[in-house]
Amino acid sequence: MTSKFYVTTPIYYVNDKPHIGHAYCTILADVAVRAHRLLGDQTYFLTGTDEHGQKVQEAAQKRGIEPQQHCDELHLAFKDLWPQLLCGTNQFIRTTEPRHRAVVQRALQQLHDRGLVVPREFEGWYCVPDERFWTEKELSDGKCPACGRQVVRLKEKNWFFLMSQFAEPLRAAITSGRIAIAPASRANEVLGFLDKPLQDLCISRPKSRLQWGIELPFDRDFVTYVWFDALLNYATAIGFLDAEPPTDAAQWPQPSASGTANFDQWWPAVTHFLGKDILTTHTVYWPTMLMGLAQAFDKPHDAWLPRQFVVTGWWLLDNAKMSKSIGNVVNPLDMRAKYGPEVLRWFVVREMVVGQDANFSEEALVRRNNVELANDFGNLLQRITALVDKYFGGQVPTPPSGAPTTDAQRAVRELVAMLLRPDAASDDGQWAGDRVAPVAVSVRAFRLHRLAADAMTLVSRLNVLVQHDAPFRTARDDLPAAAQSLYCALEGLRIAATLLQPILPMACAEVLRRIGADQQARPLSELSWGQLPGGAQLANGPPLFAKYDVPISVAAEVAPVVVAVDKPAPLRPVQSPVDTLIEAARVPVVIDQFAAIDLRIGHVVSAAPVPKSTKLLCLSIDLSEAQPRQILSGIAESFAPADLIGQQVLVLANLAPRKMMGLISHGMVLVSEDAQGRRVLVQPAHPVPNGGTVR
Ligand code: ME8
Repeated sequence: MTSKFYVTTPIYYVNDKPHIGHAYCTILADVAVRAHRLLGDQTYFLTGTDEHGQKVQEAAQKRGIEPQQHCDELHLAFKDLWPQLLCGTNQFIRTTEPRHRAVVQRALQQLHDRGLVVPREFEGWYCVPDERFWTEKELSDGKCPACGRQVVRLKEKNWFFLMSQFAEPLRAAITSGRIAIAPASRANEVLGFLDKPLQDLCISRPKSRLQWGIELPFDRDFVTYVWFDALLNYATAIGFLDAEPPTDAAQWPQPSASGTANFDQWWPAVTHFLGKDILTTHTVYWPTMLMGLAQAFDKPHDAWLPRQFVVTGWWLLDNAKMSKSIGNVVNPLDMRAKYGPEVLRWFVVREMVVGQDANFSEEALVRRNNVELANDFGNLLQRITALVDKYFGGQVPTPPSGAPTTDAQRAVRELVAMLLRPDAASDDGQWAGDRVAPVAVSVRAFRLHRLAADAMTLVSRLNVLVQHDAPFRTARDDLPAAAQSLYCALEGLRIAATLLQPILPMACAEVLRRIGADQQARPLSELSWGQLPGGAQLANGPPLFAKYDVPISVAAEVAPVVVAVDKPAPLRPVQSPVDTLIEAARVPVVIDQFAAIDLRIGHVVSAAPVPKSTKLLCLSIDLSEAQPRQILSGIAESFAPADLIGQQVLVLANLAPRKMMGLISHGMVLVSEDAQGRRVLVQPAHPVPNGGTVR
């Protein structure tokens, strides 16, 4: 069944240029849109800029120009970025557009006329950068609890939206699943927020303090609070309250239809993507505003409730949130210029478990590119096409009629069957789970990192297949066996490229072209084994992904994540290598993949803290090699260095060396966790010779 899938990103403030955090949110939403199209859904994708309020007024003042001119210039930094990152948005909305102003004023007037917006004398603590009032109790050490900055005492008349009336209906909508919030831990956070009495919302700012905003239609001394204005963009854009179409009417979902007709087509099938920093505004202010508006326009109070929210974590740099105000930002265009848009898309989707935080490191980005894109995926295509060229004249061998004949072929077929499981679509809505999952389940639950990981598991099984079936050898005296192996490899590659297309749209279209498949990936419901026609002509071409020298950064404390994994709630801030190893073990592997891992016993010769790191210890471990190994391990919170000296430990010995905090680490010490979450060494039951292997 075709469903509607209307996706929005936050509208970004035009107080500075975009960074990786903004890019991530829009890329992830784009991947979701493309993946939903793969499921056969109809999609519509909105982004835009938030152009009113104090921050923008101040940014313009700093530049000595009018706010409108500032917005006209700066919004382009966002608008021009998205196509460069291959984000196929359908509409770009700006909150300074007249059509949006009209909707905000229409909404306010109606709320006012129905007594849902009322004037009050109000005194409170005000945070200027966040444009928010706080009560005395909410302050943290006398400062803004959100940003930690100084607050000022203000007393003034303001207009209030009677938000408190809608606390219970909102709670009911969340607990019943009528509003879905992913991951579930964020829903719990919102419910926790609703446990405290919900205040009414101050939706005005006196012009004496802020001029840059939408004037209240019933009181010309005030402009609208920027969040009340901004949140409405999601509805304005598709015709709420009979909004005008965008200037370029072709961007409208149905260009010839009225605002109301467009809105009714797409609302409330909406999914809002947002960062965790704007959880309350989106999941409390916005639904209650829509309940108030529904009531004011004589609709059932839940008529316009949005359907779902996907709350993403933060990109950190040196373990601090990447943010315009702190200035520790990575420019997505720099990454694009160096590595191309798809490497950036791949890195951010693959590295970050949706909902959790992750560290951004150029080094990790290059490693993922070199290992996963260039080696595993790109080289696989080159190897297969070269073999088909050499032994089958560049034509897809005839599809075999019988069952798979080798373990490697069976492993590929089993995985494909699991990923495409036809009953997957009914199994949606779950957030937790960390095994290979049917693609439809991962997509509908927004586990898009899982989609990437599972498709890569398929790619690595295809590499094992080429290695093991060795068609380059069998072709010499058993051509049908080579044909069977290569058909399986090509067909597996077609399916992998189809699954990866939402993340790597250009590269995957090229893979499909080169192996003689339809370039437009088929919808998942039509995707099945054996569709690649025998005799189709393959095309050659240059490698899909270049390899780059790894820039050694000293910033990252945590080793690169090998497999992105889901963690059920509660969330942990950063995925550690230990979690990764434990979780990765649940992904089905073939025996050769296990054999590639060199596990050894060693004993700890010395252990010392790493300067400036709270997590790392620097260990010297005797693995019976010429020299003890230096290994950095993130276990400082669980062990005193002295407790480790002389202990035997289990080491992942063939982990590629990397630099952390300026020190080279060569290997990984394996640990588990006790019930209190403390790390525990994994050791042999009694002493064994150092350097001994583990099978
Ligand atoms: O909040 N990591 O705009 P904004 C991940 N205008 N995502 C990040 C991030 C980081 N370090 N920094 C920012 C606003 N983001 C309002 C929104 S919507 C009606 C109004 C992402 O430009 C994250 O999604 O400050 C954040 O919520 C969004 O950028 C908007 O940031």
